[in-house]
Amino acid sequence: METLDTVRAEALDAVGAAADLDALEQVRVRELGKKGRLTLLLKSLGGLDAEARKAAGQALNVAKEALAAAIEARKGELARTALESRLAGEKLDITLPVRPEMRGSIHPISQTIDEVIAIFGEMGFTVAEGPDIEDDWHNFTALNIPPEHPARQEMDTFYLPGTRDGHRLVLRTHTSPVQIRTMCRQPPPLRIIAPGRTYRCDSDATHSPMFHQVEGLVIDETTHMGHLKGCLIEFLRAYFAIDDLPVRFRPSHFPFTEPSAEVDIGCSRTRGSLKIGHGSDWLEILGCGMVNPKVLKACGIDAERYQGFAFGVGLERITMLKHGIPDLRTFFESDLRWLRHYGFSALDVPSLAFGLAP
Ligand code: 2U9
Repeated sequence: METLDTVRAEALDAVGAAADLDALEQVRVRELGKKGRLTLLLKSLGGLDAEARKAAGQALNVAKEALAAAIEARKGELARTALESRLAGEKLDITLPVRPEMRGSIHPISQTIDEVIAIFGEMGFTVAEGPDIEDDWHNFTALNIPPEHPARQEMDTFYLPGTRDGHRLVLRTHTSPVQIRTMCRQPPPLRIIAPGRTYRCDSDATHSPMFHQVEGLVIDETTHMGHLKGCLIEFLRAYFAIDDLPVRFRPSHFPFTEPSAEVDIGCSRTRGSLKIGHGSDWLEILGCGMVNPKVLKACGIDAERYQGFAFGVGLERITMLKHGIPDLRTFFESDLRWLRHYGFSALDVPSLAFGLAP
Protein backbone atom coordinates (compact mmCIF):
# COMPACT_ATOMS: atom_id res chain seq x y z
CA MET A 1 0.00 0.00 0.00
CA GLU A 2 1.17 3.51 -0.80
CA THR A 3 2.36 5.51 2.15
CA LEU A 4 0.77 8.79 3.08
CA ASP A 5 4.04 10.65 2.50
CA THR A 6 4.35 9.35 -1.07
CA VAL A 7 0.73 10.10 -1.92
CA ARG A 8 0.93 13.61 -0.45
CA ALA A 9 4.18 14.44 -2.22
CA GLU A 10 2.89 13.16 -5.58
CA ALA A 11 -0.43 14.93 -5.17
CA LEU A 12 1.21 18.29 -4.32
CA ASP A 13 3.55 17.89 -7.31
CA ALA A 14 0.55 17.17 -9.57
CA VAL A 15 -1.23 20.29 -8.27
CA GLY A 16 1.83 22.40 -9.08
CA ALA A 17 2.09 20.83 -12.53
CA ALA A 18 -1.61 21.23 -13.47
CA ALA A 19 -1.52 23.50 -16.51
CA ASP A 20 -5.19 24.50 -16.51
CA LEU A 21 -8.39 24.28 -14.49
CA ASP A 22 -9.42 20.97 -16.13
CA ALA A 23 -6.13 19.32 -15.24
CA LEU A 24 -6.43 20.63 -11.68
CA GLU A 25 -9.92 19.17 -11.34
CA GLN A 26 -8.60 15.80 -12.51
CA VAL A 27 -5.96 15.91 -9.74
CA ARG A 28 -8.63 16.75 -7.15
CA VAL A 29 -10.83 13.82 -8.20
CA ARG A 30 -7.84 11.43 -8.34
CA GLU A 31 -6.71 12.32 -4.78
CA LEU A 32 -9.75 13.54 -2.86
CA GLY A 33 -12.70 12.15 -4.86
CA LYS A 34 -14.90 9.24 -3.66
CA LYS A 35 -12.37 6.72 -4.94
CA GLY A 36 -9.42 9.09 -4.54
CA ARG A 37 -6.13 7.88 -3.12
CA LEU A 38 -6.36 9.86 0.13
CA THR A 39 -9.98 8.83 0.59
CA LEU A 40 -9.02 5.15 0.17
CA LEU A 41 -6.17 5.56 2.65
CA LEU A 42 -8.65 6.98 5.17
CA LYS A 43 -10.97 4.01 4.61
CA SER A 44 -8.08 1.57 5.11
CA LEU A 45 -7.54 2.78 8.69
CA GLY A 46 -10.27 0.40 9.91
CA GLY A 47 -7.74 -2.42 10.22
CA LEU A 48 -5.48 -0.58 12.71
CA ASP A 49 -5.76 -0.60 16.46
CA ALA A 50 -7.31 2.43 18.16
CA GLU A 51 -4.09 4.22 19.03
CA ALA A 52 -2.50 3.85 15.60
CA ARG A 53 -5.83 4.70 13.87
CA LYS A 54 -6.05 7.98 15.76
CA ALA A 55 -2.50 9.03 14.89
CA ALA A 56 -2.80 7.99 11.23
CA GLY A 57 -6.27 9.58 10.95
CA GLN A 58 -4.97 12.92 12.19
CA ALA A 59 -2.01 12.80 9.80
CA LEU A 60 -4.33 11.94 6.90
CA ASN A 61 -6.71 14.80 7.70
CA VAL A 62 -3.84 17.27 7.88
CA ALA A 63 -2.64 16.02 4.50
CA LYS A 64 -6.16 16.32 3.00
CA GLU A 65 -6.52 19.89 4.21
CA ALA A 66 -3.06 20.83 2.95
CA LEU A 67 -3.92 19.35 -0.46
CA ALA A 68 -7.31 21.10 -0.62
CA ALA A 69 -5.63 24.42 0.24
CA ALA A 70 -2.95 23.83 -2.43
CA ILE A 71 -5.70 23.12 -5.01
CA GLU A 72 -7.53 26.36 -4.13
CA ALA A 73 -4.31 28.38 -4.34
CA ARG A 74 -3.45 26.84 -7.72
CA LYS A 75 -6.95 27.54 -8.95
CA GLY A 76 -6.46 31.25 -8.14
CA GLU A 77 -3.10 31.28 -9.91
CA LEU A 78 -4.52 29.61 -13.03
CA ALA A 79 -7.48 31.99 -13.18
CA ARG A 80 -5.14 34.97 -12.89
CA THR A 81 -2.83 33.72 -15.66
CA ALA A 82 -5.83 32.96 -17.89
CA LEU A 83 -7.14 36.51 -17.41
CA GLU A 84 -3.71 38.04 -17.99
CA SER A 85 -3.18 36.18 -21.23
CA ARG A 86 -6.72 37.15 -22.41
CA LEU A 87 -6.06 40.80 -21.63
CA ALA A 88 -2.71 40.65 -23.42
CA GLY A 89 -4.43 39.16 -26.51
CA GLU A 90 -7.41 41.53 -26.62
CA LYS A 91 -6.74 44.96 -28.06
CA LEU A 92 -9.14 47.89 -28.19
CA ASP A 93 -8.73 50.01 -31.29
CA ILE A 94 -10.13 53.38 -30.27
CA THR A 95 -9.49 54.75 -33.76
CA LEU A 96 -12.28 52.56 -35.26
CA PRO A 97 -15.40 54.48 -36.36
CA VAL A 98 -18.37 54.19 -33.94
CA ARG A 99 -21.05 51.62 -34.72
CA PRO A 100 -24.12 53.18 -36.38
CA GLU A 101 -26.91 53.67 -33.81
CA MET A 102 -30.40 52.77 -35.06
CA ARG A 103 -32.76 55.45 -33.79
CA GLY A 104 -36.52 55.16 -33.76
CA SER A 105 -38.62 58.05 -35.06
CA ILE A 106 -42.09 59.49 -34.50
CA HIS A 107 -44.66 58.51 -37.15
CA PRO A 108 -45.90 61.58 -39.08
CA ILE A 109 -49.50 60.96 -37.89
CA SER A 110 -48.35 60.93 -34.24
CA GLN A 111 -46.38 64.12 -34.91
CA THR A 112 -49.47 65.79 -36.43
CA ILE A 113 -51.62 64.73 -33.44
CA ASP A 114 -49.01 66.25 -31.10
CA GLU A 115 -48.95 69.46 -33.13
CA VAL A 116 -52.75 69.73 -33.22
CA ILE A 117 -52.89 69.17 -29.44
CA ALA A 118 -50.22 71.88 -28.95
CA ILE A 119 -52.22 74.40 -31.02
CA PHE A 120 -55.64 73.73 -29.49
CA GLY A 121 -54.08 73.28 -26.04
CA GLU A 122 -52.90 76.87 -26.29
CA MET A 123 -56.52 77.90 -26.98
CA GLY A 124 -57.75 76.14 -23.85
CA PHE A 125 -58.95 72.82 -25.32
CA THR A 126 -58.36 69.53 -23.51
CA VAL A 127 -58.06 66.09 -25.13
CA ALA A 128 -60.95 63.63 -24.84
CA GLU A 129 -60.80 59.95 -25.73
CA GLY A 130 -63.27 57.10 -26.22
CA PRO A 131 -63.54 53.51 -27.49
CA ASP A 132 -62.84 52.48 -31.11
CA ILE A 133 -65.70 49.98 -30.83
CA GLU A 134 -68.89 52.00 -30.52
CA ASP A 135 -72.61 51.37 -30.63
CA ASP A 136 -74.79 52.86 -33.34
CA TRP A 137 -76.53 55.20 -30.86
CA HIS A 138 -73.29 57.06 -29.98
CA ASN A 139 -71.88 56.84 -33.53
CA PHE A 140 -75.07 57.73 -35.49
CA THR A 141 -78.39 58.27 -33.70
CA ALA A 142 -77.24 60.89 -31.18
CA LEU A 143 -75.61 62.79 -34.06
CA ASN A 144 -78.91 63.11 -35.92
CA ILE A 145 -77.88 60.50 -38.50
CA PRO A 146 -81.09 58.48 -39.08
CA PRO A 147 -81.08 54.73 -39.89
CA GLU A 148 -81.79 55.33 -43.57
CA HIS A 149 -78.86 57.77 -43.94
CA PRO A 150 -76.26 56.54 -46.49
CA ALA A 151 -73.47 56.85 -43.86
CA ARG A 152 -75.14 54.03 -41.95
CA GLN A 153 -75.19 51.59 -44.85
CA GLU A 154 -73.25 48.38 -44.46
CA MET A 155 -70.91 49.28 -47.29
CA ASP A 156 -69.49 52.29 -45.41
CA THR A 157 -69.55 51.00 -41.85
CA PHE A 158 -67.81 48.02 -40.25
CA TYR A 159 -70.56 46.39 -38.19
CA LEU A 160 -69.47 43.94 -35.50
CA PRO A 161 -71.41 40.92 -34.23
CA GLY A 162 -73.39 41.56 -31.04
CA THR A 163 -75.08 44.54 -29.41
CA ARG A 164 -74.59 46.89 -26.41
CA ASP A 165 -77.71 48.05 -24.53
CA GLY A 166 -79.73 46.88 -27.54
CA HIS A 167 -77.62 48.92 -30.02
CA ARG A 168 -75.58 47.40 -32.85
CA LEU A 169 -71.80 47.52 -32.46
CA VAL A 170 -69.68 49.35 -35.04
CA LEU A 171 -66.09 50.48 -35.51
CA ARG A 172 -66.49 54.25 -35.05
CA THR A 173 -66.70 56.01 -38.42
CA HIS A 174 -65.62 59.36 -36.90
CA THR A 175 -64.48 60.53 -33.45
CA SER A 176 -67.81 62.35 -32.87
CA PRO A 177 -69.04 59.65 -30.40
CA VAL A 178 -66.23 60.80 -28.09
CA GLN A 179 -67.88 64.25 -27.91
CA ILE A 180 -71.32 62.63 -27.49
CA ARG A 181 -70.01 60.62 -24.53
CA THR A 182 -68.39 63.74 -23.02
CA MET A 183 -71.63 65.75 -23.35
CA CYS A 184 -73.70 62.92 -21.81
CA ARG A 185 -71.28 62.74 -18.88
CA GLN A 186 -70.24 66.32 -18.22
CA PRO A 187 -72.27 69.56 -18.10
CA PRO A 188 -71.20 72.57 -20.25
CA PRO A 189 -69.08 74.63 -20.63
CA LEU A 190 -66.99 72.21 -22.75
CA ARG A 191 -63.93 72.82 -24.91
CA ILE A 192 -62.46 69.53 -26.15
CA ILE A 193 -60.67 67.94 -29.07
CA ALA A 194 -60.91 64.23 -29.89
CA PRO A 195 -58.01 62.90 -31.99
CA GLY A 196 -57.97 59.22 -32.88
CA ARG A 197 -58.47 56.28 -35.20
CA THR A 198 -61.59 55.96 -37.30
CA TYR A 199 -62.78 53.24 -39.67
CA ARG A 200 -64.69 53.09 -42.93
CA CYS A 201 -65.17 50.20 -45.31
CA ASP A 202 -63.29 51.88 -48.13
CA SER A 203 -59.87 51.24 -49.62
CA ASP A 204 -58.17 52.85 -52.61
CA ALA A 205 -55.40 55.37 -53.39
CA THR A 206 -57.09 58.09 -51.30
CA HIS A 207 -59.05 56.01 -48.72
CA SER A 208 -57.73 53.68 -46.06
CA PRO A 209 -60.09 51.42 -44.02
CA MET A 210 -58.44 52.85 -40.89
CA PHE A 211 -57.58 56.53 -40.82
CA HIS A 212 -57.29 59.37 -38.28
CA GLN A 213 -59.35 62.40 -37.45
CA VAL A 214 -59.34 65.16 -34.96
CA GLU A 215 -62.67 66.68 -34.08
CA GLY A 216 -63.32 69.60 -31.79
CA LEU A 217 -66.30 70.78 -29.76
CA VAL A 218 -67.03 73.99 -27.86
CA ILE A 219 -70.28 74.31 -25.90
CA ASP A 220 -71.23 77.25 -23.66
CA GLU A 221 -73.86 80.00 -23.49
CA THR A 222 -72.32 82.56 -25.86
CA THR A 223 -70.01 80.92 -28.41
CA HIS A 224 -71.09 81.81 -31.96
CA MET A 225 -70.02 81.38 -35.56
CA GLY A 226 -67.51 84.24 -35.27
CA HIS A 227 -65.63 82.23 -32.62
CA LEU A 228 -65.76 79.18 -34.89
CA LYS A 229 -64.18 81.13 -37.73
CA GLY A 230 -61.51 82.76 -35.58
CA CYS A 231 -60.59 79.47 -33.92
CA LEU A 232 -60.21 77.52 -37.19
CA ILE A 233 -58.32 80.30 -39.00
CA GLU A 234 -55.92 80.43 -36.03
CA PHE A 235 -55.51 76.64 -36.15
CA LEU A 236 -54.86 76.45 -39.90
CA ARG A 237 -52.34 79.32 -39.87
CA ALA A 238 -50.48 77.79 -36.92
CA TYR A 239 -50.50 74.25 -38.35
CA PHE A 240 -49.26 75.24 -41.82
CA ALA A 241 -46.99 77.90 -40.26
CA ILE A 242 -48.23 80.58 -42.68
CA ASP A 243 -49.30 83.78 -40.90
CA ASP A 244 -51.39 85.15 -43.78
CA LEU A 245 -52.79 81.82 -45.07
CA PRO A 246 -56.02 82.65 -46.93
CA VAL A 247 -59.02 80.79 -45.42
CA ARG A 248 -62.61 80.79 -46.68
CA PHE A 249 -65.86 79.30 -45.36
CA ARG A 250 -68.38 77.80 -47.82
CA PRO A 251 -71.93 76.80 -46.82
CA SER A 252 -72.40 73.03 -46.61
CA HIS A 253 -74.56 70.45 -44.90
CA PHE A 254 -73.98 67.86 -42.15
CA PRO A 255 -76.72 66.26 -40.06
CA PHE A 256 -74.93 67.11 -36.79
CA THR A 257 -74.32 70.83 -37.42
CA GLU A 258 -76.64 73.68 -38.47
CA PRO A 259 -75.54 75.88 -40.11
CA SER A 260 -72.60 73.92 -41.56
CA ALA A 261 -69.58 75.00 -43.56
CA GLU A 262 -66.63 73.57 -45.41
CA VAL A 263 -63.33 75.35 -45.07
CA ASP A 264 -60.84 75.95 -47.90
CA ILE A 265 -57.29 77.26 -47.77
CA GLY A 266 -55.56 79.27 -50.50
CA CYS A 267 -53.17 77.41 -52.80
CA SER A 268 -51.65 77.41 -56.25
CA ARG A 269 -51.55 74.50 -58.69
CA THR A 270 -48.83 74.85 -61.28
CA ARG A 271 -47.79 72.00 -63.55
CA GLY A 272 -49.06 69.38 -61.14
CA SER A 273 -47.34 70.84 -58.10
CA LEU A 274 -49.47 72.11 -55.24
CA LYS A 275 -48.30 75.04 -53.08
CA ILE A 276 -50.23 76.02 -49.99
CA GLY A 277 -50.52 79.64 -48.89
CA HIS A 278 -50.61 81.68 -52.08
CA GLY A 279 -52.17 81.56 -55.52
CA SER A 280 -55.71 81.86 -56.76
CA ASP A 281 -56.91 78.30 -56.13
CA TRP A 282 -58.68 76.83 -53.11
CA LEU A 283 -58.24 73.48 -51.39
CA GLU A 284 -60.90 71.93 -49.15
CA ILE A 285 -59.38 71.14 -45.77
CA LEU A 286 -62.06 70.58 -43.10
CA GLY A 287 -65.75 70.65 -42.16
CA CYS A 288 -67.47 72.50 -39.32
CA GLY A 289 -70.64 74.13 -38.06
CA MET A 290 -72.77 75.17 -35.11
CA VAL A 291 -73.83 72.05 -33.19
CA ASN A 292 -77.36 71.03 -34.19
CA PRO A 293 -79.74 71.59 -31.20
CA LYS A 294 -81.06 68.03 -31.80
CA VAL A 295 -77.59 66.70 -30.92
CA LEU A 296 -77.47 68.75 -27.71
CA LYS A 297 -80.95 67.47 -26.75
CA ALA A 298 -79.92 63.84 -27.42
CA CYS A 299 -77.20 64.32 -24.79
CA GLY A 300 -79.56 65.88 -22.25
CA ILE A 301 -78.24 69.46 -22.72
CA ASP A 302 -80.66 72.40 -22.62
CA ALA A 303 -80.52 73.65 -26.22
CA GLU A 304 -82.31 76.90 -25.31
CA ARG A 305 -79.46 77.85 -23.01
CA TYR A 306 -76.39 76.26 -24.60
CA GLN A 307 -74.88 76.42 -28.05
CA GLY A 308 -71.49 75.98 -29.67
CA PHE A 309 -69.48 74.78 -32.61
CA ALA A 310 -67.83 71.60 -33.84
CA PHE A 311 -65.35 70.68 -36.56
CA GLY A 312 -63.65 67.68 -38.09
CA VAL A 313 -60.29 67.31 -39.87
CA GLY A 314 -58.72 64.32 -41.61
CA LEU A 315 -55.21 63.93 -40.17
CA GLU A 316 -53.66 62.00 -43.07
CA ARG A 317 -54.78 64.71 -45.45
CA ILE A 318 -53.27 67.66 -43.55
CA THR A 319 -50.10 65.64 -42.90
CA MET A 320 -49.70 64.81 -46.61
CA LEU A 321 -50.24 68.47 -47.55
CA LYS A 322 -47.79 69.85 -45.00
CA HIS A 323 -44.97 67.38 -45.71
CA GLY A 324 -45.53 66.63 -49.38
CA ILE A 325 -46.31 62.95 -48.83
CA PRO A 326 -47.83 61.82 -52.13
CA ASP A 327 -49.51 58.48 -51.31
CA LEU A 328 -51.94 57.80 -48.43
CA ARG A 329 -51.24 54.05 -48.40
CA THR A 330 -47.60 54.56 -47.41
CA PHE A 331 -48.72 55.75 -43.94
CA PHE A 332 -49.63 52.21 -42.94
CA GLU A 333 -47.07 50.08 -44.80
CA SER A 334 -44.52 50.25 -41.96
CA ASP A 335 -41.70 50.64 -44.50
CA LEU A 336 -38.66 51.55 -42.40
CA ARG A 337 -37.06 53.59 -45.20
CA TRP A 338 -40.28 55.65 -45.47
CA LEU A 339 -40.40 56.08 -41.68
CA ARG A 340 -36.75 57.18 -41.59
CA HIS A 341 -37.45 59.70 -44.35
CA TYR A 342 -40.71 61.18 -43.07
CA GLY A 343 -40.43 60.38 -39.33
CA PHE A 344 -39.66 62.96 -36.64
CA SER A 345 -37.15 62.97 -33.81
CA ALA A 346 -38.60 61.95 -30.46
CA LEU A 347 -36.77 64.92 -28.94
CA ASP A 348 -38.55 67.52 -31.08
CA VAL A 349 -41.73 67.82 -29.03
CA PRO A 350 -44.05 70.26 -30.80
CA SER A 351 -44.95 73.45 -28.96
CA LEU A 352 -46.09 76.85 -30.17
CA ALA A 353 -43.36 78.62 -28.22
CA PHE A 354 -40.47 76.54 -29.61
CA GLY A 355 -41.89 75.77 -33.05
CA LEU A 356 -44.24 72.99 -34.06
CA ALA A 357 -41.70 71.02 -36.08
CA PRO A 358 -37.98 71.26 -36.84
C1 2U9 B 1 -70.69 66.54 -32.21
C2 2U9 B 1 -71.36 67.48 -32.97
C3 2U9 B 1 -70.85 67.85 -34.19
C4 2U9 B 1 -67.96 67.31 -36.31
C5 2U9 B 1 -67.83 67.73 -37.73
C6 2U9 B 1 -67.20 67.68 -39.86
C7 2U9 B 1 -68.03 68.76 -39.85
C8 2U9 B 1 -66.49 67.19 -41.04
C9 2U9 B 1 -64.94 65.58 -41.91
C10 2U9 B 1 -63.64 66.24 -42.13
C11 2U9 B 1 -62.78 65.37 -42.95
C12 2U9 B 1 -64.62 64.15 -41.61
O1 2U9 B 1 -62.21 63.18 -41.79
S1 2U9 B 1 -63.22 63.76 -42.55
O2 2U9 B 1 -63.67 63.07 -43.69
N1 2U9 B 1 -65.68 66.14 -40.83
O3 2U9 B 1 -66.64 67.70 -42.12
N2 2U9 B 1 -67.08 67.09 -38.62
S2 2U9 B 1 -68.63 69.01 -38.32
O4 2U9 B 1 -69.21 67.69 -35.85
C13 2U9 B 1 -69.69 67.30 -34.66
C14 2U9 B 1 -69.03 66.37 -33.91
C15 2U9 B 1 -69.53 65.98 -32.68
C16 2U9 B 1 -71.23 66.10 -30.90
